[in-house]
Amino acid sequence: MKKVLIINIFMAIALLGVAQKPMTLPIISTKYTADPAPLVYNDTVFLYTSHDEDDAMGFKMLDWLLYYSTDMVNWTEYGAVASLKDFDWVPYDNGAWAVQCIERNGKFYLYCPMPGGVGIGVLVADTPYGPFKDPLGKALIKNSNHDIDPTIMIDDDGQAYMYWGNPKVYWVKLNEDMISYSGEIMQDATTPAKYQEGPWVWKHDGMYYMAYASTCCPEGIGYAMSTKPTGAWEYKGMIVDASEKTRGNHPGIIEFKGKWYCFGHSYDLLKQITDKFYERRSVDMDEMVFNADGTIQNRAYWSVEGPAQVGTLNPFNRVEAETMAWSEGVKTHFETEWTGDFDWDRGTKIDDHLFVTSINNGDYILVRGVDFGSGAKTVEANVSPIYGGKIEVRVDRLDGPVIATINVDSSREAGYWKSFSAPVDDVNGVHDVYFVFKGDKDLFNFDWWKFNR
Ligand code: FUB
Repeated sequence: MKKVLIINIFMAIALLGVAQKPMTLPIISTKYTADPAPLVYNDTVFLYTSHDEDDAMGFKMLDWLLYYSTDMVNWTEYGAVASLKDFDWVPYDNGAWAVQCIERNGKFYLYCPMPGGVGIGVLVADTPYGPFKDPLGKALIKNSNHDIDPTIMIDDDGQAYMYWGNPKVYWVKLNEDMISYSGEIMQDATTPAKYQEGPWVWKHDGMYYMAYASTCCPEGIGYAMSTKPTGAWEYKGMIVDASEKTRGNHPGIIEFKGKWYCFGHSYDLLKQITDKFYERRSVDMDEMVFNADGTIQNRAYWSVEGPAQVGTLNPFNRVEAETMAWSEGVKTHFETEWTGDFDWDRGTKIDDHLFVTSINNGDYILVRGVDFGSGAKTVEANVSPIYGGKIEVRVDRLDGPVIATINVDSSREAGYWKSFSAPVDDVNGVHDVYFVFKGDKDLFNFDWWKFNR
């Protein structure tokens, strides 16, 4: 009797724990990410972020990450696109602060601030994925000890402006080559009220907007408007209120397929595991709505469910396992060591690749809005077995109906990748899909999945 009571108490605590966990509050759940810098290119949102290391106590930021999405709820990790090692002249390896990437004439410019007076460098690539190279071999901006948080706006007449700084806004006109500037660096009278850092400038309906981390600390996301790209800026209010849930903040704002989105960051992921403070942040995002007079609607905080999905996800194409709306327990890993990873099905060596790892019993990946159309016959998962286990494919809820169970044998050899498949029960239309991992521990690594008709 006593044993049953204890078990029930444990079950109640466990259920309470599940209920209290945010479903999809931060948009990236496998790493700590900060300083979101979204770029819309070719119907895809490329999201560049800073990267707080898992063991960071203060700022421990070595590289910049890239994620991408076409539906605003499922994000695919691409991996690190650049790091401080890409700059010969930077004297340290910890200081990869808030970047922004801008496309101009088919080239991609990644503006990278290095704190402590080292300056703002620029890397250039032919694709949004890189490889990014340093064309200057020195800082583009080396003006003061406050050269952080660059943001770039290209006006309708083709003139590009760069804004940056804490606690004042500096700005300068960039030349068309985007790697040099003309004229003086300006500072006076351009800092809007309640500005702290992290400016993000854009144009909408003939007006110029500057969003920024507003007041410190905690910081929310405030904004100001101007009739000119050079100010004066009039403070208009908060897009996201300052809140106990955050401390710093950093906006990134885009229009994608007719809707506007505001990105920022919080400590929500960290707070799931500890109430201690470390610089381990997570990118959040939600829809942003303009009022008829051009001002922006306020939101107290990010919504738990995030914005509505734009379209659906096609499960009949190969989908990278690191595509997810949310996950628990798992991590991602980019294989650069020479492990001799081998594709068992094709009989070939595998190039460096990113995959989901640290998969243990009960961990799961959520992929939202998957369109099965009139149905699927089989599902395959490409994995590298360790101790082996099962993937339960569930729909709609974490404890929703199981539509397939993929059995993965254990393996004595590390680094052998193989597809395991299973029949799929009756399913059609659009569903959220949960890949729920079952077994003991260290089940397998997971590279991609695909349904077949
Ligand atoms: O991420 C490092 C610094 O913290 C950024 O440059 C600031 O915007 C703040 O987010």
